Amino acid sequence: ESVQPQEYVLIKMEVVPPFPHKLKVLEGKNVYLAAATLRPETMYGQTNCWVLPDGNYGAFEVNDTDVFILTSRSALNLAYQHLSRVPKKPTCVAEFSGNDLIGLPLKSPLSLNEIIYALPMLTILTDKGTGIVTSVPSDSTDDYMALQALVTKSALRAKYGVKDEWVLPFNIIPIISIPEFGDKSAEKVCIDLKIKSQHDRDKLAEAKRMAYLKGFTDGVMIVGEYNGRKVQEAKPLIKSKLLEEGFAILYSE
Ligand code: A2H
Repeated sequence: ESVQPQEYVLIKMEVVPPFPHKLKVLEGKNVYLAAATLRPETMYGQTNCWVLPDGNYGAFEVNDTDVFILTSRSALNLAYQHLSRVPKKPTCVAEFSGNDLIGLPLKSPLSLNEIIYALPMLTILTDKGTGIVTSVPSDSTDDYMALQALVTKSALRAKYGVKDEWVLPFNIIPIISIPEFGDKSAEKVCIDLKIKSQHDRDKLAEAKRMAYLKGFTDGVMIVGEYNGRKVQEAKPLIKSKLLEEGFAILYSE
């Protein structure tokens, strides 16, 4: 981990009732998968959420009405950031594996897709963020490669119990245009670098760096309230709005 604290925006991805059997104990609560992101301005392009199938997650009470599903490590950090019903003490009301969460229908802020689904990603780190990641395949090379794998491999979908309708209707949504990379920058960079799989970690690290830098410095929004504005200008505005409207919170680690 870095020496500098990293500040993430936690996006509240609301689990749409009725809850499946495994989540019945949470009925009556507002339940969110809380995804850590550094790119709040990309939330328009969400196509799904990622969870680690073998990961351990808990449902933690943020206050009397709201519950966040995330790793216990991040729940402890949140409890020290005034985001626990009991200050400095996470209260876990249910435990889940990532597998239990796959297929949950979610409503996520700004998403142009009204409902998106939780899907498996094998490269999620449990010692970073919340262990929940929102997927924006237009602008994240990791998300693009992981989604491509599920789209193209029916055996992979079958292995994790992923229904076709949770994946196949969700095309990449162009949301940001970058002069050098077009409006599906993640796809372009992955093709240019000839990245073959989501496990090609070295190339993906390079791809991530390229796309991330260019997106921020040269990107222009092509959707949403700040359509036509530079990403650099839109990002803090979109971030503030998400926070003010209660769709997101700040989280540091
Ligand atoms: B980003 P950094 Cl569009 N394991 O959000 C793996 N990846 C994780 C994670 C975890 N536990 N927690 C968060 N992340 C992802 C959007 C996005 C992101 C875009 C483009 C680039 C990008 C949509 N996914 O990240 O190691 C989250 O994905 C590239 C840096 O703390 C989060 O932001 O720098 C980012 O990695 C945090 O990574």
